[in-house]
Amino acid sequence: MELRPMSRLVIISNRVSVPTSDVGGAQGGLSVALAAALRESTGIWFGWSGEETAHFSGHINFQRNFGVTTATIDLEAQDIDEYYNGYANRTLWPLFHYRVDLAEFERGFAGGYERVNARFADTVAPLIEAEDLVWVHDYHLIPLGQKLRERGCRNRIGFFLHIPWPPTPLLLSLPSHRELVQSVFAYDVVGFQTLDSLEAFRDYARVQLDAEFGEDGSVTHEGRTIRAIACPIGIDTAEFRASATSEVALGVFERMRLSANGRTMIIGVDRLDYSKGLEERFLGYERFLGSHPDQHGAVFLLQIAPPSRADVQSYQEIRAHLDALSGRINGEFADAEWVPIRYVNKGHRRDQLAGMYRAARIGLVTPLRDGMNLVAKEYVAAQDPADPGVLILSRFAGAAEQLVDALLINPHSPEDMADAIATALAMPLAERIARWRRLMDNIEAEDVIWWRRRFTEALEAARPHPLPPG
Ligand code: GDG
Repeated sequence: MELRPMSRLVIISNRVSVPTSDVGGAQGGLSVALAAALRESTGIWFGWSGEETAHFSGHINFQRNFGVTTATIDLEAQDIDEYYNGYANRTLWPLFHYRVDLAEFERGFAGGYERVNARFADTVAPLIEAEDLVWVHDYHLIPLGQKLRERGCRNRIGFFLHIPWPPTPLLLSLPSHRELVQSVFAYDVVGFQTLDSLEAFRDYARVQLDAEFGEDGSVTHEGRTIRAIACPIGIDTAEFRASATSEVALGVFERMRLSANGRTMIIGVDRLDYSKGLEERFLGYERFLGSHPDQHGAVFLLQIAPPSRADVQSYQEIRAHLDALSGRINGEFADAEWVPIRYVNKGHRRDQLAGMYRAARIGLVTPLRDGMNLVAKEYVAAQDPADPGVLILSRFAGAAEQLVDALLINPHSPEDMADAIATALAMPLAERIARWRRLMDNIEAEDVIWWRRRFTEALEAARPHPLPPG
């Protein structure tokens, strides 16, 4: 039994996913978990509807579904262009994933980012009641806390960053880095996925802002003290395990087995994004095929990669590269009865995915950078405890701080990846079970409910914001 939090929760994120009754559907674990938190605390979830409007009016569309109230606004085409496709996904996303080469620094994007954050603040501020806890999510909304303070909000406000926080020298390439980081000090609690990200944030605060550091993760700058913590997100482990043995999942599992026809399956599941290391994965797998002719016809890689952010050019480019690369590798190695890569650009229901994970002997998760990577955790949770598969995981995924019993690899090294695939294929059952059990211990203990509680408890514990002077 869970205790009810004392305060109402107001969750704010770029997009809001309206809860459905369909547990197998497209909803991710995060939205399921946030919806559960809201159900317990009778709060609201505020954000962009994903729709475009000719003139921003601040009109809020309230809906109540399955015990959760959502409040959404529509944005203008220019907002979507500059704030979402622009500053969020063409400036901050690449920069925070160490891709300065892909980051575009345009004044118009920065202006749109400020404008939309102000629009969010204007619209949501009147919905916030005196004792509410406010929880802001992700890189789209970093300055929102400050904008809420400017509108007189004295609530406890927390911020959680789902992507990595970059090292200081990289962040310095952002023209307005100082303003952006200073705005973080408007929050009471700031959460990162990993100790690595937390340390990078503290480094910036020390070197660039001359901040002071106290006990229990407090950081003080110009009279404002925040608590900065590492709070790694998990999956809804119980829900996902159940979904992996649901009727739909077992049906998919059986069909995959039939279609594999005795061949060993390796699986990858990622949004089509350059941070996920898909090209490097294909090249590592190609290297494996090149050095293991005995495995031709014996293994195949199922790569599921639903397209995302298709309006951004770098995403169109990665898609074209992957089409060419998968075609080349298949052309090089395939024969009349075997295709080494099944490359699928289509999304699947969550329970179908769970069945596919369970049918795969290897989960290949090789991002070049990732805040956490939930696929790694889902793959482990979906395994059959009596005959579990092996997780191969990039050292540069946030999940690698917790999942130390995976085969950890450097995704930039095709040899490293090829060796890990060979090791995983040869791994005896006893070792597979032992590793899986230790991975599962972490995934069960630090699940999404643990994450959400850890964050909201830290926020509950924060002192209410002082009244403005005078
Ligand atoms: C960001 C951070 C962080 C994928 N394909 C399908 C599908 N998915 C689901 C997966 C998983 C989710 O999408 C992807 O989550 P990840 O964590 O792997 O990656 P991002 O989308 O980049 O998420 C990341 C996360 O936020 C949470 O903080 O871990 O580091 O980048 O749940 O299963 N779901 C369905 N069909 C698909 O085809 N239904």
